[in-house]
Amino acid sequence: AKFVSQEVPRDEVSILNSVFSHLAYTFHKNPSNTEAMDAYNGIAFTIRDRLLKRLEDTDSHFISINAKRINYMSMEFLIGRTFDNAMLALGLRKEYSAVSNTLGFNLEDLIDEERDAALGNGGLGRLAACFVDSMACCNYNGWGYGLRYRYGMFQQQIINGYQVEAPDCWMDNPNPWEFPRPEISYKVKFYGNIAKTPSTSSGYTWENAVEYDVMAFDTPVPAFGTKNVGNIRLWSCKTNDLFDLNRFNAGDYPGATGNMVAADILTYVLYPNDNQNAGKELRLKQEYMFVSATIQDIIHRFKLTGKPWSEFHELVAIQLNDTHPTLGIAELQRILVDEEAMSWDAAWDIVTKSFAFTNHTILPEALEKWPVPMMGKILPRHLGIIFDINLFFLQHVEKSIPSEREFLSRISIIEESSPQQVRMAYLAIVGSHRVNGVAQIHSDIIKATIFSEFVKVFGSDKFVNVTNGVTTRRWVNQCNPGLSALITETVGDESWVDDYPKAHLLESRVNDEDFRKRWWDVKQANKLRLATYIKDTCGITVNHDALFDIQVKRIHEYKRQLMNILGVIHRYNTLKKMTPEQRQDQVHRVIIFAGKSASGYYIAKLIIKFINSVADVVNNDKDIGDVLKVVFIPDYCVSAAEVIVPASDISQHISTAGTEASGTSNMKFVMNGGLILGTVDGANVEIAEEVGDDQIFMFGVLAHEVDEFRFNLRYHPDPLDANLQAVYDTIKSGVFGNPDEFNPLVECSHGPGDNYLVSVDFASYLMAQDAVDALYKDRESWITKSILCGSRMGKFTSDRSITDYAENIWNIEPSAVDA
Ligand code: DL6
Repeated sequence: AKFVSQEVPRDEVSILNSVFSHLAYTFHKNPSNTEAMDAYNGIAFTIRDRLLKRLEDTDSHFISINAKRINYMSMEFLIGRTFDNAMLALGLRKEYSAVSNTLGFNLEDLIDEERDAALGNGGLGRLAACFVDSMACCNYNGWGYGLRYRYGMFQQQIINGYQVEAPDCWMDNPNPWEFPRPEISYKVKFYGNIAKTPSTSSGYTWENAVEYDVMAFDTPVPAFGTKNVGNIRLWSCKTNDLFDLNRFNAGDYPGATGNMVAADILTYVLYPNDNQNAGKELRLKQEYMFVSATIQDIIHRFKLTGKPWSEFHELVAIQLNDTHPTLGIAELQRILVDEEAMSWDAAWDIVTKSFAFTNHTILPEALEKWPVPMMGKILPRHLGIIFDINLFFLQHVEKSIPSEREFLSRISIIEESSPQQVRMAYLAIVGSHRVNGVAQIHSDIIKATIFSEFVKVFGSDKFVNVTNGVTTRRWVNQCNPGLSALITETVGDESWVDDYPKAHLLESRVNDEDFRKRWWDVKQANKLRLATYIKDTCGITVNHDALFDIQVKRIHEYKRQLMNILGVIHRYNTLKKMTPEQRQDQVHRVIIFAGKSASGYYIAKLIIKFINSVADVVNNDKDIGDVLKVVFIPDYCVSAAEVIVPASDISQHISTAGTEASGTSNMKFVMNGGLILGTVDGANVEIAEEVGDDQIFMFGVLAHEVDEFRFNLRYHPDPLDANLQAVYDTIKSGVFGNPDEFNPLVECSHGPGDNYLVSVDFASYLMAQDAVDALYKDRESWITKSILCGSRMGKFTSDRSITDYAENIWNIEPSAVDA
């Protein structure tokens, strides 16, 4: 008999029956003892059935046409929740809502039962999640590859104003969205030594290594508007056969389980570093385990096609999401020369035609380097291969552009420091056929600065731009049903969800009174929803009629949450000097922060404490009342963002010019009808181009002026801005608590310590904030801007980004399952 995969029924009765069946046979529950978590699980498992069927069909389809596949390698996937997203993608939300009512539950409550899959730090990980969504929705044959961390991003608690990290035990409940694949496992080795063995083709053998079995877990990626389904394959170690029964029987319990633990901890944690290099042995092992299993899997699937190696790059594209998976270059080269008996040059040709590399930061502290001794100990064969790659590369450079030793040492993959370091970004550039930045300004900056020498060697064409984007499925359709209804009504159907440029039709309604009122009402409803969330999570009552001013992102000096809170103190000082009548006349504001700091980042953690200390004073000042409220929402995550983003009137993207590679929350906020206050940085620049310069509030020095201020002018400052001085005086008065505690923040925001130019931009920042207040008082003009901006964001979908990658880097065509 031949197995024929059947379409799973979609009507309400069949769905209800399959929910009952899962409740009874998967979870051993009946209607009388079904709690909310059970109902969530029962329903989620029926969605899983439907996704699985589509995943199976998608895979068979692409195999049958020998489609090229994109392998998106990322150490981070910040997925968030899947339940709601999957129901919308399957077009079954209404049916599931009815089914949950029949079970006695409100669907919205069941949605809240799901834990976020927070396998990422911030923008880079969320981008990867948006990209797998878009690859699936746009019918590309693309998979994400990553690690299955037992503890996701840490849980952030705020205790006495301080960030305290707790483990995020997201796997405590059954996870309906993943499928263990024990039959898909690969051996991954560490340590050992390299023996010269003339009998082997490359002449080298990697001996005496410690070996682990690494196993796949698949997470289907629901796709809207197509029957294709994507996949994220995550790896973790198999540990059972590492148990030492003899030691256990001898009473040596730690010894008996030592190897199991050593394998297991490889995927315990996601390193909580954003724009900062992790630099630990465990992290290096994580990276290698990830790339080794992934490259072996890619090769395995390639071999199933029966095609010759010379066609590898025609069937396989490998995208490196930042440098973290760069060891994949050395791993593919190793397998080809050591195990597939290929010549060095033939192997290198395959490698460089398959890999491409995305850079996401120019911050020096984030550029990954590994000490040569550490790599030599853990990955001896790879270190040898990297040295050879470097040797051939430098020989090529010497031949093609006669160079001084200085130039060669600047461009070398091996940094001649003590100890020597492997520069992973350089390895990624040398081993890839394309290198891209993530917004036009960022791509231009990397060519002119950190990678300028490589432009001389490889020519400019190797370096391209792909501006980031976000999925409108999650960041408009799912998180903002009110706005989605308005767009659907305007467009005439839901086609805008996967064709977002159609949202430009909103512009035609900008003068329609009824439409304008509904647009405003949607925003007010979203603000009310956020106000309720704030009350629940922080215990603070905020008035949803006030202007909501939001800055949510990782806490980092370059993102300048510090400038924002110093601006809040200025506002507070100004209000305090006013009469009660004057105060009531001001625009009422709720200033909202959220974001996590890396656990070891002292200044960022102090900024969190400072924001909370200021909030305490402002929120309890009777003179101020609800003219000004300050809120720090704890534990920022994807599902919190889904409540926060649709509720902004204004959001802040105020990094020092040239430091934020792109930013993606700026895109989400504007799509949801929020205006932005920002510097001329990252994707702000392209957003301004699309929506019109005069539509957003921009301020601050330009990227090309930064170095002059940073290295020259700040040592000879003009008298400090009087407003900033007054803010410092307020801090020093002790009103926010012990001023000594916050002195490091004063020191790093002016004078020689002001690396991120807070004092330089402060005056223009306050002026921009005044312009925001003035416009908010003129409600009609505000609504006009909000509609115009929201309607002009078609460029910033991840569908467009993925199409750019497909056309300019991957050379791959889409294909729909049922086409
Ligand atoms: O490209 C995604 C995202 C950008 O939007 C942010 O501007 C950028 O800061 C972030 N970069 C990183 C780099 N981290 N590391 N390593 O997260 O990428």
